Amino acid sequence: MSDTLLARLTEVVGATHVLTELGGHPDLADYRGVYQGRALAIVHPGSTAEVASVMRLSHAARTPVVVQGGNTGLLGGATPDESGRAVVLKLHRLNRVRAIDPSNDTITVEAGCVLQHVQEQAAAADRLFPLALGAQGSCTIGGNLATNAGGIQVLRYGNMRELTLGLEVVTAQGEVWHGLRGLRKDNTGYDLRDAFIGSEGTLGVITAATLKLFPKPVGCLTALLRVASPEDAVSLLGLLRQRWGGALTAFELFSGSVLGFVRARLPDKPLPVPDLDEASWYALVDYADFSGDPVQQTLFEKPLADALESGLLTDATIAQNEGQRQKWWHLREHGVMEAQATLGRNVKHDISLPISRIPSFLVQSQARLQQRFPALFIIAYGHLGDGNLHYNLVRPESLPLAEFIGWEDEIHELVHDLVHEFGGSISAEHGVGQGKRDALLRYKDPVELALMGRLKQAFDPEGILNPGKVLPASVWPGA
Ligand code: FAD
Ligand code: 2HG
Ligand code: ZN
Repeated sequence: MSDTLLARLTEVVGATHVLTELGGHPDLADYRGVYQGRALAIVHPGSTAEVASVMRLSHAARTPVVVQGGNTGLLGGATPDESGRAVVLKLHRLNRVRAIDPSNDTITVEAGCVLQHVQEQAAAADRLFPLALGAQGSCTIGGNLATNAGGIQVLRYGNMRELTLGLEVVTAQGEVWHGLRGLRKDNTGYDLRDAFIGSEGTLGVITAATLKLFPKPVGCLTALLRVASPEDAVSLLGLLRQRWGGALTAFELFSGSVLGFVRARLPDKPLPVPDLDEASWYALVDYADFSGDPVQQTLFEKPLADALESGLLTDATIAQNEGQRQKWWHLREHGVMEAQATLGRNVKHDISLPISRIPSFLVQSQARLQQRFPALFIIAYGHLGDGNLHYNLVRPESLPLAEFIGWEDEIHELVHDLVHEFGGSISAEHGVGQGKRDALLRYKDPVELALMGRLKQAFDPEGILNPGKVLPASVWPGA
């Protein structure tokens, strides 16, 4: 059976695009090396029609299909299971920009386009495509859609769902839904687009999308701001929202102790934060300048000066040039992750909370963790403007990695229980994949979960799309 399928897949996409010698292939493990799987083949289709043929053949053979984009997901969503039965469908050859319509402010791209390429194509048309995140040099639009990715400009422009107007999707059975509509209003029934966004390859294969573009700022003013506490960071966010309005495009928070951790773990890389105070908190903020008028500098600086005078800010540094700005953003998007990686695997949480409750969440979670796991170091940072924290735990060097990883489930439960008590979500932007699948049973409304199972039944009754991901086995028996 599998030989017949392989032969037919080869007829459809060509022998060079069906890989079967897979020992140690990097696409069978996830980005962090937490999940490892096996596969029948890794297939590289070159067009939507080829994806549809692959799906028809796989469906007829009842063979699981795991879609993969840039494989930067953080919850094992793109990693096949260990059965070796799945076809991994890697979409990097679907990388064409099909159209740019500057008057409609839209761009239509194929799912395998790398995010950064789409940003660049938009910029070449004097427009902005605002999704921006640390993995933008390798993650793909298909993966961004399938995980409903967020990143650093969500507070101004929204996450991937809000940036999407239309989709082209290949169904589990191999039909093509031509939904690439560039419309901002369309109330002709159920919104299937929103069902596919965030579905992590379990409902269909996204092959292309029509995305929103925005006016491109002519410049960006950036500041690194110091406050005494998370409460003050929340007040500062409120102040800048009020005074900067739509010009506030990013508001990222770090604890001073996180920055101290980065300095200690990456001693060869000078920390671009002089006079670091580890007891304080820091906000990295961007102000988009759409006019180039010198008045923008005043509009940017005046609220900061007022906040310094009132004592809300204890320090403010304004980037003097693009180089300084880039160093801060590199620290935010790469430095913190790199520093954690020096201690091997960490225990990650990607949580969202009502912004107002973040300060007390931080106090209570620290107290509970200290009581149960006093040796662990808390990495608290993230997208405060969206109420989204990356709340990671790292081990002290003296604690063996295996012992630390043995605590992982208990740590997750402790943190997620508190998030739940605070009315938050256990996945803000990274999705569910296999890593958080079973936790949904504990935290998600049972009716909501049952409806998800019925949706899966309607879209993929044979359960061939990404089995074992997102839906707990008791919700979707095919999983
Ligand atoms: P993959 O990892 O290949 O796949 C992810 C999931 O989507 C899988 O379930 C897969 O089956 C499915 N999928 C992929 N393509 C398709 C498709 N065409 N159709 C249907 N299903 C598909 N995320 C954020 O939201 N914000 C951040 O700030 C952020 N920063 C990151 C920084 C780093 C350094 C890294 C490594 C990751 C970060 N992420 C962030 C995680 C994020 O989910 C991904 O980077 C990105 O959205 C995944 O895209 P990908 O192409 O790599 O998808
Ligand atoms: C980010 O915002 C990513 O940099 C990942 O979403 C952060 O998990 C992390 O530490
Ligand atoms: Zn993030």
